[in-house]
Amino acid sequence: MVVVSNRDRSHGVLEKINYPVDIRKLDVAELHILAEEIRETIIKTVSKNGGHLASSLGTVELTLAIHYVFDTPRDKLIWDVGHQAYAHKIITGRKDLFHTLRKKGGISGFPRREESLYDVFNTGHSSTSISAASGIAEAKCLAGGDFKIIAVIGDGSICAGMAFEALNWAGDRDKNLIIVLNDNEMCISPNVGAMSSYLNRVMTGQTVTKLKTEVKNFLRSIPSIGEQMFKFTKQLEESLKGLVVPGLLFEELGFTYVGPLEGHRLDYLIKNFKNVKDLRGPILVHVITRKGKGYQFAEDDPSKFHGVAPFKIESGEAHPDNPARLSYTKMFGKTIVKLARENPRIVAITAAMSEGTGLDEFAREYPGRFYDVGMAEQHGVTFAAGLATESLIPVVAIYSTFMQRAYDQIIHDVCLQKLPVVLALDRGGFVGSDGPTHHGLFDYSYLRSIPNIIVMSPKDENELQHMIKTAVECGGPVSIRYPRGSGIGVNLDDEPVCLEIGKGEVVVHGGDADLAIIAIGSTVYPAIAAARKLRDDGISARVINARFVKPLDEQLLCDTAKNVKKIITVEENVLMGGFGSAVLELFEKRGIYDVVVRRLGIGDEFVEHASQGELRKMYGIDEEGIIHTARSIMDRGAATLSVIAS
Ligand SMILES: Cc1ncc(C[n+]2csc(CCOP(=O)(O)OP(=O)(O)O)c2C)c(N)n1
Repeated sequence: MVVVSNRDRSHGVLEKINYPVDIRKLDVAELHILAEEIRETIIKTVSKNGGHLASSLGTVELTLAIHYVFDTPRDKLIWDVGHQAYAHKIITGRKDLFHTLRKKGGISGFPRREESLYDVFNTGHSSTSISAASGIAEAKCLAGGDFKIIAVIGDGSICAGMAFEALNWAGDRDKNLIIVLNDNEMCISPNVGAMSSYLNRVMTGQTVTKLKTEVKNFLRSIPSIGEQMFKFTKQLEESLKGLVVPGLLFEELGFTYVGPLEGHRLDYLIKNFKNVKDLRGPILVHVITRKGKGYQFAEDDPSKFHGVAPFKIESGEAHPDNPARLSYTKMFGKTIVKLARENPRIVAITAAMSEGTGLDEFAREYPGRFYDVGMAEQHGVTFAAGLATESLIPVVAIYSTFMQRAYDQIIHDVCLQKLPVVLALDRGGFVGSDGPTHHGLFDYSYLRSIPNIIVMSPKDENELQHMIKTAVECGGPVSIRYPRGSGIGVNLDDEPVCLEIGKGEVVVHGGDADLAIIAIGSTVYPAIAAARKLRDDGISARVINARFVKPLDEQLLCDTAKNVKKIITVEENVLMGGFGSAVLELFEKRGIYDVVVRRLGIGDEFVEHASQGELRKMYGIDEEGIIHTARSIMDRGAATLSVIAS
């Protein structure tokens, strides 16, 4: 067990390590010390910066063994999701930068090709590693090189459709490809589904297999009758194969199965990887690890320590962050439970993220109406569509970024059939330190272009509860997106009520206004604050909370444009095809050409990691940014139709 004290303790192995070539000089005892030092480094850094702790602690020995045996970076190592790759970062040239993990300008929490030669493929979303590794293996084959390609994938991630598609492909291609299945029996919560049960049987079957080998050896050792008996048991074994032979499923798919291996014994891992290195064709190495290994609090509660905010090492407790304010996630969770009490048709679906989406309370209260489909967003959405055809009201809670996976399902299975599926998109907008793979910056654009769907976003946690009520009662496809983190801290109405679909609200009238700020979701309060400051400068601004990206409140927006000729739209979304685009399209449709429109949002680029506050500032959608734009638009004087995008 790693004990991390506040003072730096060093056994001196890690300080000599910069690259994998350095670890290849160590013996197993030194490697074990190194593993402990790496764990201390990870725990210390994550306790300050937040991050994916439990998964990374579980893969320390696995990481060392792979880099020890294989010739990285010549041999290619691909991490699935990449949240478990902190040890990999530390021993591939980033030890001295590790304290900057997930900070603005610092190293990313996921593998990044831009960061290191050792990061072969950028990751963040799950279940891509086998496909990527297969592509690399084919390319290497075309080029005629002899390399080892290793993909490390978790037991949660291997259950997603993409991973199955890739296994189906790779098992048949006969390319040299090593898939390391890192099995800790956990996704974020305990893993679900038939594959997970199968892996469990494989693990428990290991004892049976050992026993079987011993019996066979014993029989063979009996002179004359032994060989006969051995043949008989061989036949018996064939018929029992599915029950006791580990990894038969993978063997049937065309992989050589190796395992299950104990994932924290370096001597054992190294020996087995050395053997595997000489094998050819597709191989699956099944490694059993413990999530959170080495930090008791994380071992005891790996779900809580999967992804953590800064915490105190001694107690494992998080540092309090705005404790008085309810998070959007909590508000969603509470409201959906409340509504489900009154309406038995409401059911809830998560894709392996019941805590993250706030559905854990629903799961406890209504286990029979709650479905964790595993890391399978596509299946989750079409499954919801199926439920909806039978008069249920499915609420699918998936982070905005992961909902991207289910785009065709939303179009084809939900919207085309006008089914009443509620898409609850948590983590809309900037998510902060998880960076470009996790920001939810596309959903307004990707959803509003689909016919039949209502797209809304609340200005605060109170409006969120009303939107959830509106969504479950609207009778058609609908999405609500809300941000990561704490709400505004507003008073909460006792009961959620339905909002009028497509109606915005004027939140600051601004009298005979000089300009209008049309905001949506997380940008409404900064717009209100900006209007107050602008008033002190003698600029009067009207602020509209649009509430709906689709359908827009056409009357309100057109009247505003006619009266107030200068318009700023603000959104925490990409500008292309987003909310501001919708407003422009409306003006064009209604022939309103004599306005100056300035759209604030995210331009045509991927956004790096930094805190949410830093990013809102950088992209000019916070109070200060809106003030700056308002002043500049006032300086321009009146103009006829002129659209200035950020
Ligand atoms: C497409 C997608 N959905 C959801 C997530 C969020 N997520 C990150 S890691 C994780 C669990 C991964 O489980 P597993 O592969 O078993 O790895 P472990 O953390 O247990 O090591 C989830 C659900 C994601 N990264 N990508």
